[in-house]
Amino acid sequence: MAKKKVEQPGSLDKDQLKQNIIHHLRSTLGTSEEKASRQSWWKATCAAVNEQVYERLTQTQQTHLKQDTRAVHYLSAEFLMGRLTANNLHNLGLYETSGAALKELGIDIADLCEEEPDMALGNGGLGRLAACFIDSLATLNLPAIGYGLHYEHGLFRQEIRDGRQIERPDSWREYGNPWEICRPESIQEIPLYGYVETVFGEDGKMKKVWHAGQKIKGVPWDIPVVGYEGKTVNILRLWESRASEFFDWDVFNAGGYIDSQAEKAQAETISKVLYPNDESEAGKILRLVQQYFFCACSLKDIMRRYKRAHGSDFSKFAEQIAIQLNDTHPTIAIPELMRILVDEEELDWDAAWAICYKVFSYTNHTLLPEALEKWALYLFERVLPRHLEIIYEINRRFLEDLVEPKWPGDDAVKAKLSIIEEGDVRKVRMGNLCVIGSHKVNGVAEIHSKLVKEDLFPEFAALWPEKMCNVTNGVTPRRWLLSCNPELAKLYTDTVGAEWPLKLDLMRGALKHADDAAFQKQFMDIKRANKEKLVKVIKAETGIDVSAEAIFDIQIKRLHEYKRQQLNLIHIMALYRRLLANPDYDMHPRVFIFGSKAAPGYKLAKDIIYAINKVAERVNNDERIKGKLKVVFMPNYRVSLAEKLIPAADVSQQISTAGYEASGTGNMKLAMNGAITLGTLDGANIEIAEEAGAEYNAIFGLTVDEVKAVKAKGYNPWDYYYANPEIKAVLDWMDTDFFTPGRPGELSSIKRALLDGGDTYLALADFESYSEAQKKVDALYRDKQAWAKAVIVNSATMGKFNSDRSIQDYADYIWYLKPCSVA
Ligand code: GPK
Repeated sequence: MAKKKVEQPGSLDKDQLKQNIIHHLRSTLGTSEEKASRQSWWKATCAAVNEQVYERLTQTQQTHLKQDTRAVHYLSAEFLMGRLTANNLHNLGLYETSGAALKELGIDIADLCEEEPDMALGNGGLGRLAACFIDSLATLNLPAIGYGLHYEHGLFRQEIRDGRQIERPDSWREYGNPWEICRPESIQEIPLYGYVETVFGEDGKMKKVWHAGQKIKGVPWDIPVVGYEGKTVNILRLWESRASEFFDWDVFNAGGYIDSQAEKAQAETISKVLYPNDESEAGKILRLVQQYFFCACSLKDIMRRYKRAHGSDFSKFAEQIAIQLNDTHPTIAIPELMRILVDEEELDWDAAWAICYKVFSYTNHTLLPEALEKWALYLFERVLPRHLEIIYEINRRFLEDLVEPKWPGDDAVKAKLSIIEEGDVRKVRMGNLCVIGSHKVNGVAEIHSKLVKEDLFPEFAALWPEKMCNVTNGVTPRRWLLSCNPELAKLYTDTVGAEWPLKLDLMRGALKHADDAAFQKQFMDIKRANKEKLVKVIKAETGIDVSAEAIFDIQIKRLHEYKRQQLNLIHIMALYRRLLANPDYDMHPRVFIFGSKAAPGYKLAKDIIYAINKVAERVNNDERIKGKLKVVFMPNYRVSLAEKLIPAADVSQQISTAGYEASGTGNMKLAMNGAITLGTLDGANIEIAEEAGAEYNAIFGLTVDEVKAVKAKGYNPWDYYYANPEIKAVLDWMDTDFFTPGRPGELSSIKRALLDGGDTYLALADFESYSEAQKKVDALYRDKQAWAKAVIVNSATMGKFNSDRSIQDYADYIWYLKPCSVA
């Protein structure tokens, strides 16, 4: 039996909420019902909801304080939050009530939610994972705090002009953001630059004193994180940089006026803008400063809270504090905690190291070598002179105490494991520091964790077999099903009860209806309605007409060669060619939809966006193919757009070269919402296929082992070019002006990368298998019942990919963290 959702005690009824919204419209927004813009209505609604949120936030904080709970501190340079209004309303159990209240005020709640700018403080999967995780932490009543940077500008807004990506600044808080609270009472001051002095204390002990050249103020902004059913409200604390009043006159006199002015301006620059490179490290010093800034602020905050309860007795520190490093971006927190404990709190080295080791753990999100952070030593030393000394000492002890006994006299192993990379420019390797300083290192899907152990860090795994582990990623079903796909959510509630957003495994209850014609119809009617809605969005955003009758085939993710949007594109061109050659070519109409941002400096990625748009123009306007093929590039892909695309997808393209996509999380969201995965055996695709059954998906391509074998043998893309006439024709097409009239060769860079460039990601090697899998998808779609069954099975078996399960794994095996119920 379907259970009715229980309204929460203390939550508001419709009339109260209505009164509160009007009250805030007048007394917080300073306007009236008659004059108010939709933006004002939105802010007034947030203010009304915030009364509830703050109440619960205070309760949570008092409970945690009173019970002196252990807590996890999730350090991440990115939190890709998206919009918060609908999410918070759902989690508070107030969505329906607010909808009804607003309706009486003449406002549609969905329109109201559109007023909110996305909080795009992240690039892609890594940042969105952090956002899902803090939702799950609050939902599971785990004491937790997210720490990051309060970027003034999040990820750029993408415009498409004549097919090309243009980057425009994002200003998410230009007109105020009702969800953030400034906390001047918790401002921190952070040192940078300067020099280290060795002094001797009265006890004769040697001490290091870091005389900073500059100090920067860190101003915390708190975003409440409301758990589902609203009991625990944790916070996400984001640091904004400001110039400090502090001024070091010695450095000023030595360094000169101009330099110090430049430093002052730079202080304000630190939290100005998110670096838009995903999985590639530019080595820019400002980024190191950003990383140190937010880690140092966060550690000071952690220390302040710890000392309030325990004074200077650090024997309980590791019992109270867990710190998760989301990729290597916050690695500098390790030497910073050592500096605090050794230099400031005067613990001896071994005691301090024992604490650090227990406190920290590290998540690796990629094997791509260009993403592994390294800092030129001479730059590092200028910014953080004391930290470099500490890193040398960590490294010396590690090499002498652990590496030498295990591999006596083996200098090659020492060189490989050292935190310092030798060479023309010596470098600090953040990945090695992370592994050495953490008690646990996890990958984000089974296969990825295996490769972390075997290929990326094999010697570290030999030293510490227990350290390396796996936590498969997950996504929050509150945002990615309940909120973005209300009709499907309702079907689940009616079918398996209202508890599924907490216990996603309950969705399996729908499996027994997978063959049932009536249930299939309900499921597919919902999909159809979602597609109809997307048809309108596509028209509004791009002017392109598409039919909901077609298969909606979606690839949404950052643009990267390894994610292989170019493989999707050459297949689209091949289909187009087949249709031109034979107008009766037998296929169900298909709409290929892309959403993707390219890093501004990633030339080939931008060329691929251009090519997609140019092919789209030509295909979409070609009468000869009778609308059987459409190509849509949705500009400015972001969380709020994903929420519209995902419920409407039939096919989920997850086509990375095996071994390169650490996990993927879009794959989980799409499957949950009733799409078939067209994917390689990579990342979490493998586990998705395990849960759903490979027969209900379209799996293709080389496996990880086969990729390795092909590369070992010496891969030659020209072989495929000459062997497969379709590949040859499509690539040669790129040199013509067919898609770019009057401008031949504008698409040639893609061909060149695939042939002269060596096709690093084996797109040509996988083309044929991909094309066959696409035919399988087409055939399956035309069998209405088989398709309906397949998407139901996929959706109903995605329980494993609830981020609550991921977080429970972290809590059990990495953080040793217990829930704390809030009254
Ligand atoms: C990995 F290393 C990185 C990075 O810099 N940015 C990023 O988004 C992604 N990731 C992986 O590419 C995905 O496979 C994975 O699901 C996601 O991180 C979360 O773990």
